[in-house]
Amino acid sequence: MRRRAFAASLLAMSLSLGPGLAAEVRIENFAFAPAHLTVRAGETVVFVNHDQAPHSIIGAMGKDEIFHSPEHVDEDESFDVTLTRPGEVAFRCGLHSHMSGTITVVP
Ligand SMILES: [Cu+2]
Repeated sequence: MRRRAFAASLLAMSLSLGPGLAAEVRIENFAFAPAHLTVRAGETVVFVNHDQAPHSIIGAMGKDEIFHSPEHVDEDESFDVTLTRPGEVAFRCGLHSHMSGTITVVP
């Protein structure tokens, strides 16, 4: 029931963003899914933790860290980031070094 309500609120949030729909990255079984995605500049990416374990999400473009979630994003919590600059964003979990992915931001 809790998950259903959360999905509904996510949908409402996506709809409120209009044509620039949010992309969702699920965190599940200590991995990001999808691990590689492409969004347009100005779009929002929502990371949702479906694991019982906490995770965090840190994003960088080259050497520049461009976003950093709270240290512990707990089960069923989410973190979202709007990416405005075109380029390659590498993201990883600050708690589990093997968890990583990339976002290609196109103009
Ligand atoms: Cu993690």
